[in-house]
Amino acid sequence: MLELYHASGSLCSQKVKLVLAEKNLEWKSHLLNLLTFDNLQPSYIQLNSKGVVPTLIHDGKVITDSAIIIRYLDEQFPHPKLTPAPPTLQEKMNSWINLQNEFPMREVMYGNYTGIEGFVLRRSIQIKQKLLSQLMQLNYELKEQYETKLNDVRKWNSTIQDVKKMTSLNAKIEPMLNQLEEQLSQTEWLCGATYSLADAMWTAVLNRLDELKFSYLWAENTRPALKLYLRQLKARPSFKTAIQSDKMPLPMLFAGLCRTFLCI
Ligand SMILES: N[C@@H](CCC(=O)N[C@@H](CS)C(=O)NCC(=O)O)C(=O)O
Repeated sequence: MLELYHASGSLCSQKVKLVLAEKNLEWKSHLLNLLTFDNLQPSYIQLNSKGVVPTLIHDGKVITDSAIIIRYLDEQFPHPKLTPAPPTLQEKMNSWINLQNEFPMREVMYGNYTGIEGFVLRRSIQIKQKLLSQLMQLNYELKEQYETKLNDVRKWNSTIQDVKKMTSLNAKIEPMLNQLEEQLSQTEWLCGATYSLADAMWTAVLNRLDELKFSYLWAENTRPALKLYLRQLKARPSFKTAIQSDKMPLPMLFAGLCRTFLCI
C-alpha cells in the first residue's frame, strides 16, 4: 500500500522514514543510489520531476517533498497523531517545519563534509552536471525538467565552492540553534508536551549537524536544553529504525565509488 523511493544517507528520506517508524507503518522500499544517479534516470524523473528523493506512492498516488509527505502520512494514518490539536500549536509546528525547510542543509552538507566523504559528494556534483547535459540531449520530452535540474545543480556547485558563501551559511546555524534552545528550555518538545512532525524533522537535521561536527555548538553546556532534546530524540525506537540502520548496502557503495573515481 505504501511505497517509498529513498536513498541511503539521504536527510530528506530519513525525515519520512522517521515518521513511518513513529507510526509503525509497513512500506515497500525502492532504494535508489544517488552516487550512480538513479534519481536522474528518465523513469524516476517522470515520477519526481525534480529528480530528488523521497517520493511516496500511496494507493497509486504520487507524493513528493518530505514536508508534504510527512503531513500526508499524518492525515492518512493518524495513529498516533503527530500534529497537535490546538490551532496555535499547529501554527507553531508549521513554523518549525518551515524554518528547517528554508535552511539550505544541502549546501551545508556538501560544503562541510570532510575527508573521502566530502570528496565523493563534491565530485558527484561535477559528474551530475555532465550527466544532466547528456540526459537532456537524449530525452527530449524531459528537456525542461533536466534543464531546471542542471541550473539548480550549477548553483548548488557554485555555492559550495565559494568560501565566503559557505562561511555565511555556516554562521546561520548558531542563531537557528538559539531559537531551538529557547523553545526547548520551556517545553519538552518543539510544540509543547507531545512529540510532533516538527520533532521528527529536526531529529534528522540535528543528527546530521552532529555528523558534520557541529555538535560543539551544544557541547559544554552551551545549549543544555538542545543537548538533552537530541539525547531524547536519539533514544526513540524510530531513530534506530530510520537513521541508525540507514547504511548504504556494500554493492551500492562499491558501484558509487567506481562511478566517482573511474567515471563509469
Ligand atoms: N525539498 C525536497 C528536497 C529533496 C532533496 O533534495 N533530496 C536529496 C537527498 S536528501 C536528493 O535527492 N538529492 C539528489 C539530487 O538533488 O540530485 C524534500 O524535502 O523532499
